[in-house]
Amino acid sequence: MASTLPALERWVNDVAALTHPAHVHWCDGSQAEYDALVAHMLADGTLIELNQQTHPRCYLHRSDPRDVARVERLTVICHEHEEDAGPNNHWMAPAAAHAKMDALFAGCMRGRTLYVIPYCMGPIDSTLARCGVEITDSPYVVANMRIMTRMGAAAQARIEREGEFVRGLHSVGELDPERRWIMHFPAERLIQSFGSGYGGNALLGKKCHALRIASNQGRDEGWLAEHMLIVGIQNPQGKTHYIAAAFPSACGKTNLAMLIPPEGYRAAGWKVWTVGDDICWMRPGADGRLYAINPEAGFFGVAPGTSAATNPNALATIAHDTIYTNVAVTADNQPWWEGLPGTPVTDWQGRPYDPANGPAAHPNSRFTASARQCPTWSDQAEAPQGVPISAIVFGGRRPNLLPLVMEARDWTHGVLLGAAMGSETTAAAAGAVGVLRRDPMAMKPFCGYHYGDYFAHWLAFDRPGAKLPRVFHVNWFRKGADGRFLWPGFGENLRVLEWMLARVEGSASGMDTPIGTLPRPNELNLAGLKLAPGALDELLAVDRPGWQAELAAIGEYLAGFAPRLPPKLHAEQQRVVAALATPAPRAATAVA
Ligand code: GTP
Ligand code: SPV
Ligand code: MN
Repeated sequence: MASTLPALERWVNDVAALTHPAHVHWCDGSQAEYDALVAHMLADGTLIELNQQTHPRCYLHRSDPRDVARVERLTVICHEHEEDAGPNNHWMAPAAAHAKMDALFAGCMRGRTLYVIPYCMGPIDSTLARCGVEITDSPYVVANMRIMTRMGAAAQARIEREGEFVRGLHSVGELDPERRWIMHFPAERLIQSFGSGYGGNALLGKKCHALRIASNQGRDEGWLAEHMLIVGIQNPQGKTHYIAAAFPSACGKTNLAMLIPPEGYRAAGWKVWTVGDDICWMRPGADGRLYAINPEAGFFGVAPGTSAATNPNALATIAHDTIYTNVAVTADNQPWWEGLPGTPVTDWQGRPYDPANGPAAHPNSRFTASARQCPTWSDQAEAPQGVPISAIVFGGRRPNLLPLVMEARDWTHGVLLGAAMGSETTAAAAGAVGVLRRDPMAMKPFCGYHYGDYFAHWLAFDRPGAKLPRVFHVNWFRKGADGRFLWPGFGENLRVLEWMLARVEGSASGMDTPIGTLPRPNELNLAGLKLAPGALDELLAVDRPGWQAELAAIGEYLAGFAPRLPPKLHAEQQRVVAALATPAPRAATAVA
């Protein structure tokens, strides 16, 4: 099968002429094709069979040990003008980037098969969905793309009907960390990635297309491409509100998207429905509300920390038909990582496990599984019109200052809360872990254009007729003096979501403070929860001097986006500065 679309046919031929593959395979996305790929990868050692009794059709892939995470240093946005990429991105002129990439791709697929992967990001019949074609020489990438996207014949038919698609060219090359680039050409709707086979560097539908290119498409077409989970919260009366939440990589999106209500909530009839765990595309509907789809069809989730105590839904999802990458293995050949019971015998590199070598599973080890395997997969997750969003949540790993939850006073303040986000870095990207950095809207590694323009795009959604979601900021990662988390997190986070929905429905008054609206202490349902003495006070305190310093740091950070920083956002930061300088009225008892 080739294509009836001349532009697609021509591009594949051009790439083949450049890369010299031994074979060209057009993927149809069928089960038979997947099974054949798996058989081929088992034969050549790319995949290792796991215990088929406990984990039917589950396989392990060990990546090159130098290729275990996204590489932000080598991820580049090639706008014609450097200013359009912004200080938030690495930039290279398109012509120079093309020359560099053409040289790397020349002859790089000799002896290999070139796979053509037509895919659709979003429900195949959704007007919010967008299509792409990835060309790769990695069968591991093909297998992952089949799980993560709507891949194959149906996507190709849509592409041929529409005549438009994002092009993604990928080769693992020699996996040399010094010859590795992830280049984006937004004007050409083109991605070129060389030298890595891992996750966001190689599964081009995910961060490269659905965030970096799509953020440009969304800006042009009036929608938002965000690093957000989407979750439906059904209350005991049967009403479901949808929440979209942006947390940086490895900061809890998958876990919040699949949360299991605490016992008392379950008994009362609360239910949680998973719509997406990583990416959200949103656009205003005819009624003025924002409607969201999950462009993905699967989860590429963090393995470590996933357990029966933290995320039983994820465990159920990945019990079968799952590809594991860089996890450890037990004596009876089951996948293992830190946080699971039992003991590993083989580490993620295939060595006998020795604690002296570090964790058994790589901290960024992951599972790839179809979303349909998730017990809480929403019956609205594939709805072509998307789901209406009632609340947007921002959050990150902040060991201090940031309260458990606060609400923005309006949309502009909400955009400031998002733009001011900070978080400790994690193993999801190469580099130091645990370093606090600003990560506006959790999009620092993924916004495909100047952050100043991006903030302006966000602000522009506030227009006549808009019925925008309320905006919140949460922090599950606040630590006490002993270095332990003050808040138990995971399923207990529903207590905080319940307060947000009470705010949405107008049934909680909250308490105004200079930094936003916080819950009154009696507005959080803490029944059945054992918190350390004083923990709640600390979680909901507003440390005025601390916030004055924080606002100054935020102001300095945002000034780095001048001259493109929207004046409205600067004014909003100044408004909060002024509010913090005003003595607290007597009633606002939580303000120190
Ligand atoms: P990406 O896939 O990288 O975008 O990450 P993610 O945001 O989906 O993160 P994920 O839900 O996989 O969580 C990452 C790590 O944070 C895991 O080890 C979780 O166990 C841990 N985590 C998630 N939620 C919480 C929480 O509420 N509290 C605490 N303390 N840890 C959490
Ligand atoms: C992230 O790093 O935010 C991920 C994993 O979700 S990756 O696909 O590698 O981007
Ligand atoms: Mn992510």
